[in-house]
Amino acid sequence: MALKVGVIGTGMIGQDHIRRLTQVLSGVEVAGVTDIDLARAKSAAPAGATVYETPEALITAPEVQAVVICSWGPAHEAQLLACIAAGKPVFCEKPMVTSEAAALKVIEAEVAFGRRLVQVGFMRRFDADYRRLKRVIDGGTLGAPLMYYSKHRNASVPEGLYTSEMPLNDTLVHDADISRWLLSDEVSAVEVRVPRRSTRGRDLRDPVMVMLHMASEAIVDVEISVNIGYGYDIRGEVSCENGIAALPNRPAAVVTDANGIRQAIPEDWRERFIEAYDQEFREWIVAAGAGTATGPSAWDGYAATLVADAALRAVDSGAREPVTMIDKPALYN
Ligand code: NAD
Ligand code: ISE
Repeated sequence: MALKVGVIGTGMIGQDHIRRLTQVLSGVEVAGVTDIDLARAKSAAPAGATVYETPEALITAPEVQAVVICSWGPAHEAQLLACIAAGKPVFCEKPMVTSEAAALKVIEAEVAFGRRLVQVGFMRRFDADYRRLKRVIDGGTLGAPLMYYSKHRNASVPEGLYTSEMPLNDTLVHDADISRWLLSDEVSAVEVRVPRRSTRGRDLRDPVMVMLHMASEAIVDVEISVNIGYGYDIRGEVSCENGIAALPNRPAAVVTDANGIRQAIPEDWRERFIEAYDQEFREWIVAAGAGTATGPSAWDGYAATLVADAALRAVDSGAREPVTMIDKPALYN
C-alpha cells in the first residue's frame, strides 16, 4: 500500500518534491499539502490531496502517515517537533533548523521518542558522483584525505529573500555536511574570509571563502558564490596522501560551432541534483514506510547548524571559531 505523505511548504522545492512524489516515484501518494500562502498550496495540490489550513492540522491528520517539510528554515523547528510528538517519520529540507538551541531540542525530542524519525535533506549524499568519490576515499588506496576543495556556485539567488547571512547559514550547510560525510570526520573550527565583492551580488556579501578545520587536522576549503551568473557549478576534489579524487564533469553533449567547443552547465540545483533528490526520496519512502528514518539524521543537521553558527561568528571576529559538539547520543551511532 502507498505511503500517504503530507507536504508542508509548496514553494520552489516543495513543488519539485510534489512532482517527484506524484510523477516519478512509486509506493507513495501525496495525501495533503499546506502553506502559509493557502492559494499557493491549493494550486500545488495534486488531484485528490487535501489542503490543510495549518501545518499542525496536516501533521496530526490520521490519513497523513509521514511528512515532508519544505517551508523556510526558521519554521522547521516547530514543525519537526510536532512530527516527533505525533510519532510520524519526517523528511525535512535543509537547514534542519537555524540555531544550536533548536537543533538540541529536536535531538532531545527524538532521543526521548526512542527511534529515528528525522531525515534531513542533504541530497548530495545520494548523488552517484559523490557516492563514487566516497567509495574511493573509504577504499583507502589513496591514503588519508588531507585537503578537500568544495566549490559551491549558484547562478543567482532570489533578490530580497536571500540575505548576506545565507551563504553561511543556508548554502554552506551542504558543504559542511558533505565534508563530514566524505572525510568521515567532524568540523572542529571555522574561518571565513570575505574577498572583493561581486557586483552581480548587489549588496550581498558574496562570494565568501570558508575554511573548515577538521578534527583529523584535514582542511576543507570552500568557495561559496551565489551570483556567478553562468550556471550552477558544483565541484569537489579530495587531495590525499597518495593521489587525488575528484567529482567528474557532468555528462552533457559536446557542442561545436562558431563559438567554440563547449558543454552545457546545469541552471540550478533542481537540474544538477535531480537524480540525487529522487534517490533520497526512494530511500526515505522505504524507511518511513517502516516507521523510521535512515540517511542524514538530526545529528547531521545539528553538526551543520554548528558550522553555520561558527561561520557567522567568524565573519564578525575574523578569527578561527571553534565548533564544540555534545556527546553523540547512541541513537545516532
Ligand atoms: P520558497 O520560498 O520557494 O518556498 C517556501 C514555502 O514555504 C513558501 O511557499 C512559504 O509560503 C512556505 N512557508 C514558509 N513558512 C511556512 C510555515 N510556517 N508554514 C507553512 N508554510 C510556510 O523556498 P524554497 O526554495 O522552496 O526552500 C524551502 C526550503 O527548502 C528551505 O529550507 C531551503 O533551504 C530548502 N531548499 C533545499 C534545497 C536543496 O538543494 N536541498 C534547494 C532549495 C531549497
Ligand atoms: C538552496 O536552498 C539549496 O539548498 C541549494 O542546493 C544551494 O545550492 C543554494 O545555495 C541554496 O540557496
